[in-house]
Amino acid sequence: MSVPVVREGAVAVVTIDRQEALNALDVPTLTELRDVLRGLRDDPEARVVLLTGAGEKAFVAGADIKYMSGLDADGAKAWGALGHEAATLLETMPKPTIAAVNGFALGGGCELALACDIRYAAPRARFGQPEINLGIVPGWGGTQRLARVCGLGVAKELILTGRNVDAEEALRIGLVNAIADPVLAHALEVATALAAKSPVALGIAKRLLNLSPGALDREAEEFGDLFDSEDAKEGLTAFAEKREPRFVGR
Ligand code: DAK
Repeated sequence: MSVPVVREGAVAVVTIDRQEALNALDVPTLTELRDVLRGLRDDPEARVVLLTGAGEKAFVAGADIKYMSGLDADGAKAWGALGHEAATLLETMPKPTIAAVNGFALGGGCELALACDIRYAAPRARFGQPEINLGIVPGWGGTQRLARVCGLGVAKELILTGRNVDAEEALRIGLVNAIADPVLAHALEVATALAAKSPVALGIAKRLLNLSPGALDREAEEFGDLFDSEDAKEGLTAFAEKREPRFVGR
């Protein structure tokens, strides 16, 4: 297994493990990751998904450059589609996804982290979209998501220069939410706290946050509909009754 999943209560910890290549994604590893994410999307027992890389050095050092060197245009399109599917699953599954970036997150690795809802970095983590140095461009959503997360100016500078940033700079430009040591323990603590919240409200909050700016009508509509759920009634009532809410997922 290159992508083992360990359950910590309602948190699913997904580890990309191909350490001989700094967890770079080849076809079998990326396919397995996509399949794991599909399964977790549909698994109500998994309330939060935490993504990390095996070993001390890397989160994911990118798409496998040796594999990509043999691709023609059709092969590259299929490769792009597979990575897009994995990233879109992280971005859109109706539960929080957290990246615990324990080392290099370059190219496709940075793109997977960007597709997660929250990113935490180890002090040694490094981020970048170095594709330009290989004569290619980010192909798994980096041109869009880096701009959405950090702003267009930052995204243009990083993608056009291909330079890497350390954890401190990543924090300063908003690429990560925090630096933590040990990063996995911190991410797990936040994930566990999220797993206790209403899955209904988390799913809708995430969907609304993912809407393009200006979609305020959708926000108003979904905010109203949410009030039909048992969880909203329970959460609001529990506050008034000064007790912890008991969310049931409906
Ligand atoms: N691919 C394949 N192997 C990799 C790799 C990668 N991305 N990154 C590292 N490795 C392998 C190395 O080749 C080495 O293998 P051996 O030589 O021992 O067999 C092993 O991992 C250890 O790496 P190093 O010896 O280089 O370790 P160092 O500590 O010296 O350096 C490093 C670490 C992360 C600075 C260095 O490995 C490095 O620069 N790696 C490449 C980083 C990179 O450029 N990543 C971005 C890849 S491009 C698209 C779809 C997708 C994409 C683009 C377009 N379309 C459909 C259009 C995605 C592109 C990318 O992700």
